[in-house]
Amino acid sequence: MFEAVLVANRGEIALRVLRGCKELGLHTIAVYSEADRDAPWLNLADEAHLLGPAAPAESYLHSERLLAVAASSGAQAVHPGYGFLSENADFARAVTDAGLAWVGPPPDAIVAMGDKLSARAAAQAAGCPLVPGTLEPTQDPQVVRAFAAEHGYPVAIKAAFGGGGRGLKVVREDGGLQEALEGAQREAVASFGRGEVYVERYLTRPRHIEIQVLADSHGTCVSLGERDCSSQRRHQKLIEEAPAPGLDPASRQAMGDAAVRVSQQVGYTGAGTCEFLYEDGDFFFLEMNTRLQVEHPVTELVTGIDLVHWQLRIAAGEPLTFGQDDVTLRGHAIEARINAEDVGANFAPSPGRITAWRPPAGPGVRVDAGVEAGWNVPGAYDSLLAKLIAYGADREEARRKLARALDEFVIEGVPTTIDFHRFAVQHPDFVAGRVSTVTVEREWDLSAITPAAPPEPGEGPAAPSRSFTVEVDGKRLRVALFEPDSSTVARRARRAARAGGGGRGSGPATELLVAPMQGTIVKTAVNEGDRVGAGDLVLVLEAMKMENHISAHRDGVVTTLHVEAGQVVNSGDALATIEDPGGEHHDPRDTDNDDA
Ligand code: MV4
Repeated sequence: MFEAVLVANRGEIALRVLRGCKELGLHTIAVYSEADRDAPWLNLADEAHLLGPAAPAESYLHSERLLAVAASSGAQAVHPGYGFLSENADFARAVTDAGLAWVGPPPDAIVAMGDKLSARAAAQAAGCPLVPGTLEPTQDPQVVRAFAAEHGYPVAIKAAFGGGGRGLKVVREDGGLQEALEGAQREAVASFGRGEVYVERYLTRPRHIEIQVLADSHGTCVSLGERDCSSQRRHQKLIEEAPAPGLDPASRQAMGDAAVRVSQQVGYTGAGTCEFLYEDGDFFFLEMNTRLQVEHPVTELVTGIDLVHWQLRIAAGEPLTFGQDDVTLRGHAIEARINAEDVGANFAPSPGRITAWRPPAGPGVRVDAGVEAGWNVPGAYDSLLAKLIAYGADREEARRKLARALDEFVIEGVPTTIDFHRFAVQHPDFVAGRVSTVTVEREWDLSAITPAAPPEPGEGPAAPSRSFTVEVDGKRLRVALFEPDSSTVARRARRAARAGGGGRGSGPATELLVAPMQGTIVKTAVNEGDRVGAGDLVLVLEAMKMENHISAHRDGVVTTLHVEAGQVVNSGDALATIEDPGGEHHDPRDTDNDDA
């Protein structure tokens, strides 16, 4: 076994990997960006190195600097975590070329699973069920039309190099076919630089079930059972669990066998995950994730197998000490992703300072967190703060433990998805284990979730709430304060004053459109002098890897556009001044907009 490991990641996964290394007695080397200087997980590392000046979003992608830190610190292995460079075959090769152990699969296996068509070819060769579809890229509407004629609508047009729902178009009838084909190609070229697309039968209400595999470099590959990740919104997973509710043992076995065959087909080693769609008892291979996944803890809890330990041992050339027959599933685990997002504002990422942090504990509760009280969650990275995982003897026990733990969890300073999870775990669909990939988005009324605080018009999202304990007549009472804190009020007032706003109408407070979060302006959709209606797109703001469409808060004329594309803004900054053109008696219906 090597003795020193560089952890090339941040946040909760850096912490998770550091813990695993420490448990195996390994020396740990962390890296950090300037935005992560005071990050809590760095205290767990034996040493930590600044990645040097770079945009925060790029630091952890800087392979030369990572390799330089590895060389100077004496690291003998590199663990990439998830995201960033974890599925970058060139980086994996550079690590092995430098004589270091790569804690991941061989670069060729990453490449083989690197695009959907190549992954489909591997699955086909391994005799693994695929969604009916083509195996070659096409640009020809006739090919798509012929496929639809044979298999029926709807069909999916998918970018071979797509991901996260980008480059995926659903076609429901002949009419929209040409446009969808061109749209998928355009999106794929824009996002991934590769325009190859292909066609599949579209499943309308599938579940997302994935199989965890572990393969050593001596020819042993085992399945560690499945995870059901169907609870998602806009391709962001929200809840994952193991095992999948109601999955019969024969399907589990067949999916596990298929995943092992596909893995062996591409010479896989280490921890990997095969994604399947599951509908009406049938399962279809989608793709393989060639890294440790966010939701790996639910598998650890039901199998009793530490995935990070085994990743490290496998990377060091050690053989698995157990076989498929030794893998038994026991109990049930459910994970809730705790993100810094404002559920009431369409799950908008909301970075900021965490003023209070009291995670739950007790029997059957695991919290993997990359934050603590006082930590200022940077806006440059994704919004995952922590994972709350509950384990019980059966699904209902795990669900009740999760509900209890969610109630214990106190996070103040930033809005989080905890309110969503409290709603979800008691929803009859979730209680019954009846959740598909479309359930949360299309079947649940998310407006029933009590938002942290009602936003004031023109104020942006809800201000952070605070809570106090008071005693009234000898009885303890919890009091929640739904008020912008004084610093927020002062900041907004200062910005409003700085931005001017003019003396007409009801003053700057109602004329100013302010940034609801810290982020970067991707593009502006209006010009000064434009007339807009409430709800019209004004600009696109990227924060925590998500694009947020910022709309006009009122009808009026854009008299000042305070920002331009590329500019970084803070929460509360003035974006646009939208003035009432007709004074106080203006009727919003009285516009020259011909579709009014
Ligand atoms: C599908 C599908 C239905 N039929 N393919 C979305 C992202 C990509 N990785 C695969 N995706 C899907 N492919 C066929 N033929 C439905 C989805 C899908 C989905 C898949 C997994 C998890 C969440 C999803 C949400 C919407 C659509």
